[in-house]
Amino acid sequence: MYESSKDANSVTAAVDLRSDTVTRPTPAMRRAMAEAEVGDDVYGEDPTVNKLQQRAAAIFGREAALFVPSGSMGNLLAIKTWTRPGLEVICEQRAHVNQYELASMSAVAGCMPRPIATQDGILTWTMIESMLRPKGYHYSQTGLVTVENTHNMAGGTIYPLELAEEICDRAHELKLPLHLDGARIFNASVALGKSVKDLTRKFDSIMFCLSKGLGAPVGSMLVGSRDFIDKAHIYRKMLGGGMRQVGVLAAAGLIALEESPKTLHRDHENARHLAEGLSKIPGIALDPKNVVTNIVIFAVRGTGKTAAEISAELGKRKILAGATDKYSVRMVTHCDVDRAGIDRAIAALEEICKASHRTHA
Ligand code: TLP
Repeated sequence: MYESSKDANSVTAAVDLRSDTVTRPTPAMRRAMAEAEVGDDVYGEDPTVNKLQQRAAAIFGREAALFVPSGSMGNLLAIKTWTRPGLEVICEQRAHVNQYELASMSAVAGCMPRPIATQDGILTWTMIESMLRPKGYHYSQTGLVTVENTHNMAGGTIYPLELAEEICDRAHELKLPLHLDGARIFNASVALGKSVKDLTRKFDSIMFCLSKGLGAPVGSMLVGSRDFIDKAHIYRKMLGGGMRQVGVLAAAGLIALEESPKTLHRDHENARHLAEGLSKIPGIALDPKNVVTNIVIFAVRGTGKTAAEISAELGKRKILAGATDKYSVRMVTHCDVDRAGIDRAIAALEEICKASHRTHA
């Protein structure tokens, strides 16, 4: 495997833009992990986990929170807790719960996704309302609405607050619960200049990840009412997610929660810089104005190569990126990539595209 650019601090190290999940724990996190006070969390006796859960609940202004091994498990626990088998879950078509959780909402929770395709990943109440099932014996009924903010595969797009709140208000009038996949809600918070508490106050449950932009090595949090968290806790154990002396991970999570939001703006600036650089390359299509957080997705059809071919070429130059479909490449900025790394990525793609134009000329 490649070294990360920060580790080696040399031009030959890889710039890993595949995801913000690839970050390594900071020295402060490693120290905290080594020194963490621990206990058996299945008995509720790990003081560091308890502290992390209390802090997360306080930051979101909720009664309780639960430390979970992954964002995927957090989403699944929420779906399982809010629904019963046979119900439908309304979500955006490219949402993580729909495309990247291995159909767990069906395989484990017994629910059907009811996906809505959008351009920018942002649902409106009008779209959701048209997907609600009429009451009766012919249709499975709607059990839950899920929203993803920021929206990963739409390029880190953000819900306007009024729009998200309208969805919550109208769904609540129909007694429908709302779950927020807020894997990157801190990115939305920094971009909008609003607290995560204000952005999420009308959702019934929230999942956010410590292990993405916030830079912790492992873990996500589920946040909500005491009653919701108590139920989700049972499902976490049922799915084998009861962890023992896991304070060693929670210790890194606490630092991620307290410290990392302060520096996320740099990732956003780097993403915008990357988008601006890429948009000037002939054959690459994207509008830098749409890049508002840390995710840059661009079309490569005009280069005459597929996204997989472009990613392979980038890999040879030690720039790591991922194809999201045949002609789209995703690059995600994070705390282990600096401005010099971003400039290397732009230069590498320029070189690849120039060579490709020569071949196709
Ligand atoms: N996203 C990963 C991949 O799985 C696609 C990534 O590299 O972006 N919700 C959202 C919006 C996510 O982007 C992800 C992970 C998750 C949930 C799941 O988190 P984990 O990977 O911790 O299960």
